[in-house]
Amino acid sequence: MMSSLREGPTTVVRREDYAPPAYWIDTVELTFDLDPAKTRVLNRMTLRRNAAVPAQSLRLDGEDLNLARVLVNGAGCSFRMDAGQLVLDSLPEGEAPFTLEIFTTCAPEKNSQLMGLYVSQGTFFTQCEAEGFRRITYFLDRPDVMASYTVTLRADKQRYPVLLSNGNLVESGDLAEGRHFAKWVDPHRKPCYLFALVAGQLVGREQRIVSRSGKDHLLQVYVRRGDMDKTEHAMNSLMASVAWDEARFGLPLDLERFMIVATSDFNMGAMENKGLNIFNTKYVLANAATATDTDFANIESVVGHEYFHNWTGNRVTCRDWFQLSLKEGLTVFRDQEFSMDLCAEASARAVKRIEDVRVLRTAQFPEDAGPMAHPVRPDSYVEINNFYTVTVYEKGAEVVRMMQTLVGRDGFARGMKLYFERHDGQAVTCDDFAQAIADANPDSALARLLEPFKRWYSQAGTPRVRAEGHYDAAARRYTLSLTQRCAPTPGQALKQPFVIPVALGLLDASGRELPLSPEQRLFVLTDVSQSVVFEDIDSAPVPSLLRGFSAPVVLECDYSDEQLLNLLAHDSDPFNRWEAGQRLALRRALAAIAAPGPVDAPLDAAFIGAMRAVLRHHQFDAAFKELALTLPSETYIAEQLDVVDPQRVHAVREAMREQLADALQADWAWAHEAHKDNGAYRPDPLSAGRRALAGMALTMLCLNARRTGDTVWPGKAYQRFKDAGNMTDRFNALSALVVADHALASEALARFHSLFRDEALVLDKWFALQAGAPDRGGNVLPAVKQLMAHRDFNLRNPNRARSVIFSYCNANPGAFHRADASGYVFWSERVIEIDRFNPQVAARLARALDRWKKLAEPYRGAAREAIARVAAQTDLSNDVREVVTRALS
Ligand code: 0A1
Ligand code: ZN
Repeated sequence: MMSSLREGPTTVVRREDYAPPAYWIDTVELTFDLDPAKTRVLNRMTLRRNAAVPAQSLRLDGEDLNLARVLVNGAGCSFRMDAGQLVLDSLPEGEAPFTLEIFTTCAPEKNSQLMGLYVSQGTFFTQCEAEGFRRITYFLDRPDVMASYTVTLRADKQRYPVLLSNGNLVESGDLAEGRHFAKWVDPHRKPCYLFALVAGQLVGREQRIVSRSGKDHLLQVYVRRGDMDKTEHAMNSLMASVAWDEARFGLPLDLERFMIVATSDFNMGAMENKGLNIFNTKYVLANAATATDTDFANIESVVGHEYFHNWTGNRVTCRDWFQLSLKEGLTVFRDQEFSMDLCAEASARAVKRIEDVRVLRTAQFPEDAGPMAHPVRPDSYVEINNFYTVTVYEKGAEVVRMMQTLVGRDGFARGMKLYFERHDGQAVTCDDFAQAIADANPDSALARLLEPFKRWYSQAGTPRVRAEGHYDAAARRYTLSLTQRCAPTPGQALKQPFVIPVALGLLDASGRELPLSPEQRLFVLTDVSQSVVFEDIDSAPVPSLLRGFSAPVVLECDYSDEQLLNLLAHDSDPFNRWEAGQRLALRRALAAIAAPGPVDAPLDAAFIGAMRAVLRHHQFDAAFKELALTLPSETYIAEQLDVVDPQRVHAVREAMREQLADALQADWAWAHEAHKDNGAYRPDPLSAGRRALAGMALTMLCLNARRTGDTVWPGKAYQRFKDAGNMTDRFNALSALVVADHALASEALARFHSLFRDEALVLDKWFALQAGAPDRGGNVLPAVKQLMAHRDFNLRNPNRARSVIFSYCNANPGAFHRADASGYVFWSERVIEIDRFNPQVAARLARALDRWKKLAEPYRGAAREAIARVAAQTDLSNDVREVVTRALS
């Protein structure tokens, strides 16, 4: 079934080897006779030679296909197979178009890797990005070949009443033997990775809208019948997305019909197929009873993300897969801005920014420091699926954000306009994008610094910026010196300096903001070392640096505790207020980790007092408080250490949490009572923030009850769990009991399961909560194994596999890193097991031990052994092979 992936030597694809295609494909007519066991595909293309390159054979990609017939201009022709490709050596000469017809069959029901055409719960779906189209038919499966598609779907009418593909429905009707057909024409040329079809029993929520320009559009969200009551939020998010892209960037919906379809079997989050987005159910289905505030927010941003791809990705696409960040970095930036613009309050915008930075730091910074480190625009890959990474996505978005910072918001909008004027309908590069933004802003710092700025695309690694301030009282002058460096990454020993926009402000000792000019508020660091001088400063200021996290760097600055407390209390930049709190906490965590002997009360009165002040603050909103009171994650703390003892990190963070729970008991009780009731459920950021803080308080109160033996708060938590009017409150209460390992937890878990036994996405939460629970005496791994034996567990469903295995291996370091190595053994067995049927998911899991070299013994040796055990398998997929080979190198 998977043989094609595992045959022959693994080849490395290199960016510098890019060559334009030898042929263009202008039109594609696809006819599908859909059958789960054997689907017939007739692919009728018109092609022509690309006159710009020397004449050569046509080599078409294909994978796991049965080839029945090949016709050129209607007649049989000779062909051969070479390394999985279909090769035609003797095609008509000259540049005249010719037709090529290819008949193949495939077996969608056997497609367990969920790439190409597959069946999920009796419905057909496709996933073609990056290289899945070749599993449907032979093709030039590369994004720079763009064609016009006409698609006819034929299938049994009863089993597959809904037949969808890209574009407009132009014809439909009945056929003999209970079958029917639908014919779709996509008015836009597209690369084959944007092809999609769906066929099955689905129902659609519909909404007609009129765009700003007065055009009518039909929006549809298709789901299984029982899920109709969970589609309103996705539809609202889609309408908001359409309106936002028009308002902010002048980009209209270019289709009469725009469809979203949900499937419960999906490797990733969602896919932006032209006019027919296919989504993981997790990012579509929500109502108050089944989805949390986080789910609602994620749906809004993923619906936005896929919709925004319609321009940034589909109208202008990537020349080759090395340019992936051209569409992904830009589209993540756009979805982040969308979510921020939907926030009614400025404070909610800041909260969103903090959340995005937290993802970057806990996932991307480690990637950039580990064996899989790669530039935003990679130079080589074995398996492109391994490069759908936080670097390409989130760091790529930061690179776009820095461009906006350097040219201003209006300048950036001008740049986008020029980008589309120049490149609409084309397949282009990251350089083309940066050039357009710079050219539209010729007087900007970006235009002046474009070449060095583009090192963000070519150099991997997280730069570290060291800041040192010096105050000269006699001269009333403050000098800030900034120095940058970047550690070597695989294949890149030496780095050139980055262009780093440092947004900044100065506070006086009482926390008042000193007046600075707009130029002074943005310093652009371009050299290894530079200084900036501020005149007429009355007393030694506290610098607030990298405001809003203006560049994806690590900022080192020897702040005193007093300065950090000042920033935490007074900085006008909410990001840096939060950051100051994190620095204070981190400092204490690192000291406790380094201290000899057992962990003992890492927190001092000053820190606890500051946290109390944040919690009780009259102006900070609840969401900000929740973020500020959340300690840096174990992963983030570990990243600051050269040698990591994960158990020590875990013990220290838990001790800090328990201390906060204890010392602020009365404050948590107040916070819970003051924030718990929000009236009717609305998933807006403000009320979500109140629920988040109330939930956090409840967890702290239950944690503290564990120590004191108090039964009141766990009792209240259980009551709340039972009575909650929405999933956020219910799940937070359940989680509080599980985290505190209270006796009521098992009862609550059982009740939760029976309440939601038919709600797959809720069961995922149930599994994830248990696999991610704090380890108490090594109880989590046995629990995980039991969960895998549960009748509702299904390893082949990616969401379910992630909810148990990833929640344990990736998100529960204290339970995963065990001195007896059993966590690692479990990990290696699952990687090998999953790789046999879904290499993409297996390769993601394989990344869990990326940072093994940092581990202290005995973890380090055991982790190495586990990775080597995976690598020793002879029949690994390219996906997993690439990950483990790099990990061991
Ligand atoms: N382009 C999609 C991500 C995506 C990539 C590969 C997939 O294959 C399983 C699916 C989705 C996005 O950025 O949303
Ligand atoms: Zn995307």
